[in-house]
Amino acid sequence: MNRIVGLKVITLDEVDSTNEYARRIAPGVPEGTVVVAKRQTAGRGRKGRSWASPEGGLWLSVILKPPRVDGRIVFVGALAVTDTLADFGIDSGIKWPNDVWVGGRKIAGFLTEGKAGEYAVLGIGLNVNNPIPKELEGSATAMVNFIGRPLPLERVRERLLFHLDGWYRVFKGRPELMMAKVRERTFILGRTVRVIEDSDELVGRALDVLDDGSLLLDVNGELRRVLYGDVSLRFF
Ligand code: BTX
Repeated sequence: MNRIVGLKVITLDEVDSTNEYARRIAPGVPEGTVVVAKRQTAGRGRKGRSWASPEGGLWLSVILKPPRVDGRIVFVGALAVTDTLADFGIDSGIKWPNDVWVGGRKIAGFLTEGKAGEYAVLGIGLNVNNPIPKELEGSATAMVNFIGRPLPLERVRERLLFHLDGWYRVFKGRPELMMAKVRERTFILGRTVRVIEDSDELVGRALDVLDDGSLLLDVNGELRRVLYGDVSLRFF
């Protein structure tokens, strides 16, 4: 089977943001092209938030050209990261909709952007050997903290691209299978959560992740579906 993700890899020492770079080149490169940088000077999270990207972490963006716009592409990243962590003996879970957590802390985040009908850019930030900024020490962690010694970044990247390739195929062919795995690895189910979108807030018990990627909440006995979009989720 021909590889899609990672057949072409562009490596940079420094860039503003691999997502920005990927968007600039997306129209002219084959699907699956990966942009990876040693450090980002303006790494981005969602909604203009910043993403700390010093040397030692894995900061990359994959250019995909799926047949239609589908926000569930973020789960390709989440599943590939959880598989990669498992390859190194680290047990992790998906914090719907946008993070992977280990031991109660965020280890990876995803930023999906794109141009409808043309391309999608799946940006992945995975803390590997990089230091965690002081202000995030209570909420973020890195692989090195669980292994006790620096990991070979190349090897982590190789595993991640391998799993991204696999999950991207599942996403395209059998998205419901991919969502079944997402449900299995989502650790928030059964917990009371607060979902925040702009000035709206909903507190309820997380019941399920549905096949369309949305979260099913029990809000005082009433079932509510929350679409992923730009929502943030906190534990109550
Ligand atoms: P997010 O908006 O869900 O999360 C951003 C928040 O995460 C920040 O406000 C901060 O609290 C916290 N944070 C910042 N840096 C880190 C870090 N290194 N580890 C853990 N927590 C952190 C998440 O957005 C999307 C992140 C995507 C990052 C990748 S890196 C490659 C690509 N290029 C790019 O500019 N962004 C993506």
